[in-house]
Amino acid sequence: MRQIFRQADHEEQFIKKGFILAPLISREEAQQLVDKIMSLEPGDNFNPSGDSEYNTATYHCTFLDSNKEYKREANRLMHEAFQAVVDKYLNDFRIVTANFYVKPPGRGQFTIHQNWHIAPEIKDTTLTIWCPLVDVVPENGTLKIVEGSHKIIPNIPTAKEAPFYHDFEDVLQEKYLKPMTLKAGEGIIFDDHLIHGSDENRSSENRIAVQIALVPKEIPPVHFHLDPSDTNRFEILATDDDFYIDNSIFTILQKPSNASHYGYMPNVNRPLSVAEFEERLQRGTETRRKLYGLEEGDPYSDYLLEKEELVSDNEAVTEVSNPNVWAKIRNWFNLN
Ligand SMILES: O=C(O)CCC(=O)C(=O)O
Repeated sequence: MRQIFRQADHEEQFIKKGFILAPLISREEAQQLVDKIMSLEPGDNFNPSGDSEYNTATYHCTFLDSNKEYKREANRLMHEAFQAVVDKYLNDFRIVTANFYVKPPGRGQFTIHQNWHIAPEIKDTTLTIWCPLVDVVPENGTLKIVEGSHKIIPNIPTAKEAPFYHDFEDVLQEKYLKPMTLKAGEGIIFDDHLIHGSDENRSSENRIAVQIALVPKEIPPVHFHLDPSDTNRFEILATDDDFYIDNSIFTILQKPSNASHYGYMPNVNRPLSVAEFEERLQRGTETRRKLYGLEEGDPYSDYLLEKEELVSDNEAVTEVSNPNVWAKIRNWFNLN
């Protein structure tokens, strides 16, 4: 397995739970970063209306802002503040993009999601550093995560399809999503496939956090674009350092013109029942150990058998409905 963290105990915890908690920057550094970024002038003034054509979120997010100069400068400041953190905890990862999240009082609910997978193969690990710059508790809308929910199936998260947990989000909310109570500067480093979200800020102060997306240094970052002419496949687009600055969410969802074609990957996303989810969650560590080559066996063989059943029920997905489906898909995912 390619080592992700510098420390072995972090690596072990990450495979099991999908995240580690660590002191990332000091409270003073957190406040300095807030002051610097708050002196910039984003298009939404850190307080989006939530009903503009450009941005329907009720929290400020750098990527969603209309002012590219602001996006560039905010990214520079976050790189500057977090590069040492990346090098301290992670084994040869690099920052792809960074976002500043501001939740004004009474707003900012963040639906349950997985972050986009931004590396070409499912076994590649891409990460998020999430670091609050103020103390966070459930009341001000801290991050909530489902421990161990990463890579239990080979899905590619996309904004264009309902997620695999769509039918049981209420169960995730009630039973599985756990809020992270953290001091300013303490952070969480998590697998982009980890299910997470956050509630609105019910305090009277802004809730402010930084999010940083990372890939292993040797891997070119990509974007998975669900092909509108054939939703059974994703087009893999190579991205560059300006991808999330030059593009808006809308140009990315439509297909950004400045990303070059890399290839295709079959879309094996499908909904899970709550029973399947719970069963897979339980044996998640075993699945991931197989995925990373730490144990013998095919991590997703049964997922794909289920997919095969689904395929035979669904005429539209003809491309993968043959007896060798698993071998074929294993090839696509490069699991051999
Ligand atoms: O800041 C939040 O509440 C959500 C952040 C998030 O979803 C992320 O960092 O991926």
